[in-house]
Amino acid sequence: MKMLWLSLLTVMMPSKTLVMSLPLWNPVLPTQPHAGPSEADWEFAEEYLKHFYGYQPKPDRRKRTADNSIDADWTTGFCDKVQEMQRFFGLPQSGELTKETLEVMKRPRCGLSDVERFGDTMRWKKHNISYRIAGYNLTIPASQIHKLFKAAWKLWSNVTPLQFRKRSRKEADIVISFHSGDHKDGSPFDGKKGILAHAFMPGFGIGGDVHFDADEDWSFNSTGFNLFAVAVHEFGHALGLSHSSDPGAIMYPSYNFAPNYEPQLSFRDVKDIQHLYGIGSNFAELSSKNPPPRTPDKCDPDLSFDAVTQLQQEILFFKDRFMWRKHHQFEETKITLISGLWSDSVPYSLDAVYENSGRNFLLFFKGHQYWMLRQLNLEEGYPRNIWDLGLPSRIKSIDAALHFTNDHYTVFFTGHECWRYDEQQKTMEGSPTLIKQQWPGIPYPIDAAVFYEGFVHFFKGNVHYKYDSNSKRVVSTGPANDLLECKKDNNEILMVGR
Ligand code: NFH
Ligand code: CA
Ligand code: ZN
Ligand code: ZN
Repeated sequence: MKMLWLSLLTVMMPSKTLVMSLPLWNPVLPTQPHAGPSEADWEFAEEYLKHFYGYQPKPDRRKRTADNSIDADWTTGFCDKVQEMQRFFGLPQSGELTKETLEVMKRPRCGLSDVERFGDTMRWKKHNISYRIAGYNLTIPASQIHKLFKAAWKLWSNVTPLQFRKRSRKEADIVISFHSGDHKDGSPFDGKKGILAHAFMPGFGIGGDVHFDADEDWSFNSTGFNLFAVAVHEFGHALGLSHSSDPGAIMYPSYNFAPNYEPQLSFRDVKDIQHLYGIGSNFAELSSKNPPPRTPDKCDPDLSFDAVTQLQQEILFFKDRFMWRKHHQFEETKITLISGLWSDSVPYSLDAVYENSGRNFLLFFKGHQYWMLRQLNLEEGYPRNIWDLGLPSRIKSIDAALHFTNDHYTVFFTGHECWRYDEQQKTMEGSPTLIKQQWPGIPYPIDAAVFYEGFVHFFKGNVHYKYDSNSKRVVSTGPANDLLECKKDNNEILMVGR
């Protein structure tokens, strides 16, 4: 989120800006001493603000007035940037390009700038960055807050050459604070839920600062919003990162954390921050022990699935914290977070999922537990134990579940066996059958199974088996992801076409 410094703006806005179409300013005429900055001065100031303040000019920035001077225009951000610069140097904050302002801009800069432009963002020009935790009035003890922020900065310093130091008295590069509602920076908070926090890109003054919405129900564990996860996201902005479209990234624009998920930087976050600041010296060692997780790619030839199920008109493919939803009307099967649909009700890295469409529920299996969801809501009394379904206690988890709507039964696959569950009687058949007898040609243990378009589809590793139950044989095999229609996205097609 890029934000410009906005406070005082309304107060200092010139009451009326007369814009006349004639006469046009003539750049060939020598500038009169009283006529304000020359065209060259404007260009210089623009370059200066672009370089040191991340100013991005929009077309038609300047409005010319009758007396050949160039009037202040507050609509394009130019004056905001002048004001930001004036504030830093202790000049009167008029937002106008005065003689003194220009003189300061033209003074040689000896390491005065802490930030610099980098691509389409700003970054800190130094590796030692200071932060300060300004007042907060949460019920959480101060020592815990300090520990939490320290740990959040550490995720970023682990992978870059950056070092973060807390300051308690002196000014700091990054000020962290909690606010309710309007707090005079042009972006008021909105009470509980909605926007949780915001941060400013690296820069002087408010640049790099991080604000949390004091009205949220902040927490350290399962209830409310995880302050640690949000802090890691905001610190990413304070270092110059924008949002990422990768749903596995901490810089993804919406809050999506399952209750017991320990927030960490994804592969994408690490790549993005290292693009800005380079690689930290202990990165190699740390990442070999604990490599940043990659968001699965549906085009990866080695892709395998945790579980696959039908859900109304769709087929859902589960993998880690993610799933793909295949709908015959959607042109592309997009990756999303499991928690994006069922919020915190369902765990990740599932073993099996099936839909009972007649009774309108979904069962999710992980380890010895299972969860029942109707619509998008967890049913009361769940999770329950898989032994409640009639499986013997020697079974510790299931591999896959296959539901037959018309015959009202479900088959559970465990290792080399399968168990048949009568959905109407709610009983398990007394003894299992062998996969190699019941489903000849299907390897075991399997990863996932689904009934779709008249065939049973089994998945094991990166292989997909299409099975005909009537003739009891495998009709075809292919890559596990062949139902996801892996297509190169438009950008890549354009690149290839060039
Ligand atoms: C946020 N942001 O509050 C949300 N998103 O998920 N509410 C972002 C922060 C999260 C700050 O840098 C705001 O980007 C909202 C909405 C990602 C930590 C998606 C509703 C806007 C629960
Ligand atoms: Ca809020
Ligand atoms: Zn704010
Ligand atoms: Zn954000």
